[in-house]
Amino acid sequence: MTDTASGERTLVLIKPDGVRRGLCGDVIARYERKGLKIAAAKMLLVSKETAERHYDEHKAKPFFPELVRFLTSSPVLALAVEGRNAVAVVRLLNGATKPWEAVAGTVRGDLALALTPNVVHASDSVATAQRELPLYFHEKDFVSYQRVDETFL
Ligand code: FUP
Repeated sequence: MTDTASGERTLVLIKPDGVRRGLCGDVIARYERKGLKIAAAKMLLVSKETAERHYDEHKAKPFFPELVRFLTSSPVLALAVEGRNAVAVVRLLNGATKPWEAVAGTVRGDLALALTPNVVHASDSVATAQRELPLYFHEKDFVSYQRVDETFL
């Protein structure tokens, strides 16, 4: 399920560079301040098989092996982020894929310089979120709760 009572649900990965640079709190705070809700969180080492399935659309591209090597190089923090228009809102907060094109105020605009280690991944559509969330979470991992400010969000 990616369309919940709280709106959409999307997958975020704080990638190995984000974890090793100690940026998890900074990134999560941006989603929380916006009004989004963390519905699941898991620190894990991504397997080669999961990384290859995750980036399946890029498997013919020359950068695919490096992408898989990087994603599996050290732990990531996987998040299920929920809220109204969560898919588009998280992409907006993360900024453009290429950090040098990402505007200031976004995760990549503020915190990244390079393309492969660009701090975060987020699903690019509701359909993609439906495909990606089960790569990292079981249905029982998702929790349901109300933010105290939900009436304003
Ligand atoms: P995004 O939707 O933001 O994840 O971006 P893409 O699907 O276009 O790319 C997936 C990941 O591949 C990005 F995080 C950056 C990485 N990438 C490279 O490492 N090298 C390239 O030449 C292109 C993309």
